[in-house]
Amino acid sequence: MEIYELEEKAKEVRRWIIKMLAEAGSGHPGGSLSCVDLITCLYFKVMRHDPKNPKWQDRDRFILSKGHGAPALYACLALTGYFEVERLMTLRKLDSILQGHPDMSFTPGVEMSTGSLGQGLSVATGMAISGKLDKKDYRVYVVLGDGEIQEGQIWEAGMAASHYRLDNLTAFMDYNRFQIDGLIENVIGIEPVVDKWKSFGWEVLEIDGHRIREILDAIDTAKRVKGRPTMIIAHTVKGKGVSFMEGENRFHGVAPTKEERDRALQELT
Ligand SMILES: Cc1ncc(C[n+]2csc(CCOP(=O)(O)OP(=O)(O)O)c2C)c(N)n1
Repeated sequence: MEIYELEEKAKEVRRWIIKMLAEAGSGHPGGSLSCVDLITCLYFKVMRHDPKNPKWQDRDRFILSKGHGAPALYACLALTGYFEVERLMTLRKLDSILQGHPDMSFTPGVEMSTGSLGQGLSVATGMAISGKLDKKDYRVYVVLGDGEIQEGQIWEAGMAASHYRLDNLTAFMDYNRFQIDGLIENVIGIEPVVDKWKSFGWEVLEIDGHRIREILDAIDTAKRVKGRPTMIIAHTVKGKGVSFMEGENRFHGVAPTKEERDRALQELT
């Protein structure tokens, strides 16, 4: 897929996020919209995967560690063919395969149940170690929230991943500068975050997390790094793509009303 096609696809994913959340009447628009471009690049361009065979042993793995961004993942899974697109509108309904946070026992293509923040990097590290032990060449990708990395377990995993020289592991930090209670810097600051990951033995790249070209280039660079994992610090905007949600942390965990949905969809068309 070309860059302009990925940009269009990301827009389509954003439209679905808005529609799903408005229909569900609850969920997390801000942090879903901020990581869309990263996940879209992975599913539509980068990853080796087969939606008709989700358990294929040689597939690349993806974990959305910030599980509350589930609508972005679900839209990518549906649009690549893991399940019918119509199912997206059942988000958060009883008996739906699409619960509020990703659940690997319900949803084809979901590699790991997430939502309890802080755990995804540990699981990704385990998968990457497993790949090395099995002499497989699959790669493991994980998206972390910037607030999420305040969890201590993230740093335990960070230490382990560099100790085991996991160059098959690429993490993204969705650096939208907000967490549930406001600006990261006012809650528990994470700066200097690049130096922190470097000191943990990671290769660190910094990009604009909404520019498809930069995302793809960073992933290519990460593939060439030998002997250590790569952290891609992706500068993003919470609520990206919808003017009245951008940088507006009120939309962390509040779904758009029907009227807001219509305005958002107009902007995204
Ligand atoms: C262990 C744990 N503690 C608290 C929560 C509640 N929670 C959900 S989203 C969120 C904020 C996370 O911030 P960040 O990782 O920056 O996500 P983003 O701003 O990108 O949505 C919190 C605290 C949770 N899901 N898991």
